[in-house]
Amino acid sequence: MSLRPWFPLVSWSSWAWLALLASSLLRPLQAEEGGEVTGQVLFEGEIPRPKRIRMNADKECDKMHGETKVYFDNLVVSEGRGIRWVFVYLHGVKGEYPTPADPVQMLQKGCGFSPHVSGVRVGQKLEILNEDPVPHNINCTAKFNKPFNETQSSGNRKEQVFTNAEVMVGFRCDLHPWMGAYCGVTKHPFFAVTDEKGQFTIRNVPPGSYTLKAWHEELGSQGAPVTVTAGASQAVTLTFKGGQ
Ligand SMILES: [Cu+2]
Repeated sequence: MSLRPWFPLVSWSSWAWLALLASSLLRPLQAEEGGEVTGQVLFEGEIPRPKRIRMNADKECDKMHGETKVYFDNLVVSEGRGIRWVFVYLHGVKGEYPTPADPVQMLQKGCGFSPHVSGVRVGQKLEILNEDPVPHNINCTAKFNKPFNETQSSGNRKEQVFTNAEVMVGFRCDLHPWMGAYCGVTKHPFFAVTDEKGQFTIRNVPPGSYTLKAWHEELGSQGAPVTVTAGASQAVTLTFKGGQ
């Protein structure tokens, strides 16, 4: 009889305690559901010298850079042999992943495309913006998506949605032959572009076995098997041989 007034209190505090325990247990588990694939793409052979872009053909473009030298992005190798602008992605991913509402941006800036290599999801918007005071053109040389070739006046914003996976979709500007970019179109979010050290990280990957594929515009493509486990990071090093 004397315990009766305590029942509601005991009951409430038990629930609260259980809820607290459950939330503290669940949070780290959710964070560790997926694994990570990280690594580096390396260059074997004589490190190529950067090639300069001469913009004399368009005085307006040339003026934008003043005394600053501009170089091609088609083969950028660091002192530590890391290759920049490699598109890496997982092959063999099952399941559906929601398409991001935010667009991916590609700029035409300083008479170049920026970034040089990017990735977008099937069904996600790719926004191409001309931030230059000069006109450009977008010549999209897609093969598994609809190609297009349009003029892009200063300040113009072009929106494009790709309906099929394609690694890679190429872009050129016909007014400035040195301008080029590539965009990988994938059905899932498990892709990355290597940084200036050739490094990359693909996060929140569902556990499983995949092929990690790497694409470079001059060095070609290659793949390596990778097995992802929950909460763990899997390191992969890929090496491309330079032209002899
Ligand atoms: Cu241009």
